[in-house]
Amino acid sequence: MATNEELIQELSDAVISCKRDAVLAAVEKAKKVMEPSEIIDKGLSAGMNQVGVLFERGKLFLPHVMMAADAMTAGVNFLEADLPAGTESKKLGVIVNGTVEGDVHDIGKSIVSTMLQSAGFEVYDLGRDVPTKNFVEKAKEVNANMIGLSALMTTTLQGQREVIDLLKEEGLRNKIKVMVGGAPATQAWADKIGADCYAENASEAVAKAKELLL
Ligand code: B12
Repeated sequence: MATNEELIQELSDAVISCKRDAVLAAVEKAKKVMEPSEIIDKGLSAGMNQVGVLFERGKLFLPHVMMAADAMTAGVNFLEADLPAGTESKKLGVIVNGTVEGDVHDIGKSIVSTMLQSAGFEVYDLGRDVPTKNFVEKAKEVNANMIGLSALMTTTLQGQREVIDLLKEEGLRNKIKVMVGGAPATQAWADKIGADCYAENASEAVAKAKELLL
């Protein structure tokens, strides 16, 4: 019987190898003994981050990154059925979530949406490369309590500030909380642009959303 450390390693290696079947087999094994959030955060995401490091060092090329991303997404989708379904009766709040304009990275953002939903929030995921005004329009339409903003590139981080500025312009800033995330975002950045909170990963996003909205 493999230890949790070995299972985590297997999950991470499977993503790095880009093999969808290996990812699904590793998830199947891991879910017998581990929580879905642990499988995603400690196993699959760790593998994807490692792919990022290898890519940055020029050891891997973009097609490899895309295949690893596909394998990781397959693993997360496979786990979705195991996450508790957020039911109407325990609706904790309404959150509009998306990746800011100009940025197509959506794996982490989608994990955050899935985990928020399974924790009991009503989530409207707007997808990726979302124009600034769409976040605010959707938030008005669904009477959102919070907007989640993902940005994976230093060049698109400004999009998070733009959404906050538009909320201020429309007089909505006091009514709608803003949570920011994505690899280049930090607590210091969140403070600088006046976001209500920053979360490093999906589990932390759930904890912080609960802190702010309950
Ligand atoms: C996978 C990937 C891609 C895939 C994206 C597939 C997809 N559907 O998302 C593809 C191949 C398409 C891609 C394209 C590009 N990429 Co890319 N990509 C990555 C990579 C390797 C991993 C990102 C990832 O999915 N990580 C795994 C997930 C699980 O982690 P995560 O996204 O960080 O999410 C977690 C947290 O950040 C947090 N979180 C995320 N969102 C949110 C939101 C909220 C509200 C909260 C609270 C928390 C939160 O929780 C998540 C779960 O724990 C990163 C490297 C890296 N180190 O990040 C580069 C990286 C982000 N890419 C980069 C670049 C430059 C590009 C390209 C321009 C192409 C290129 N020349 O390399 C294009 C971008 C085009 C565009 N306009 O957006 C750079 C960005 C550099 C910069 N300026 O900062 C990076 C850093 C790589 C590098 N060093 O060069 N990329």
